[in-house]
Amino acid sequence: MKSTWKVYGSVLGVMSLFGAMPLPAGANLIQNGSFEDSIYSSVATWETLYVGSTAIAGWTVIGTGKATDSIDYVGGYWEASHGVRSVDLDGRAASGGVEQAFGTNPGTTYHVSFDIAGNPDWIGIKTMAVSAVGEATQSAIFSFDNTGHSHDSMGWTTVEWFFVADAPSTTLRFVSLTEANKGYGMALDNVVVHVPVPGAVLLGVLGLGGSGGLLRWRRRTA
Ligand SMILES: [Ca+2]
Repeated sequence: MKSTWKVYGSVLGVMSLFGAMPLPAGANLIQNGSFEDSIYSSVATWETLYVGSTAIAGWTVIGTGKATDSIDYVGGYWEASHGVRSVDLDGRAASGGVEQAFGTNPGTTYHVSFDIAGNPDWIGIKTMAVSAVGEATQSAIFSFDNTGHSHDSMGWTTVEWFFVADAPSTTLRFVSLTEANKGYGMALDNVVVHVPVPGAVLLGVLGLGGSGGLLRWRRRTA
């Protein structure tokens, strides 16, 4: 594990040199990436959405095989990162996820960014996988330690990931991997996907994966 942290340290070094480089503000290829639009005119606290739900515009709730898998669609219960709504990838005593398909050009690199935090009703490590599913599946795992955070101070952190499309349509998936205390998972908001400039692609190859001591990061490709 020691070597893993050495690699991580060098990644942070690269990020410190280039982390301030702005990415282009191209059109977001994701519909309703901030989860603001839904069938609900108001969400005073939260609504639990089960597998198959399309209550959040553009998104489908997914799970890991159980009919009870769910997410929580969070309104006023805690501060959002963008707008007033976000999701908890763990629903009612169960894990879940969300997915959305969008058109892609095979061979093109896509930049994915999103904001993560953790359900503050249980303090600990929240973990999830982000996947781009085309002909093959590319994925990465992100964790967030919400120690010290609360409903009014979620500690939202922007993280980034890149994938290379291999099909004319790609499904972007976010799935909870939080094992302890299911029901208190990773919070997600502000999902943006666009085609970056070549310099940003280089940063992705180097391993740009977010910043901050709260974030532990590793990448895998399946
Ligand atoms: Ca939002």
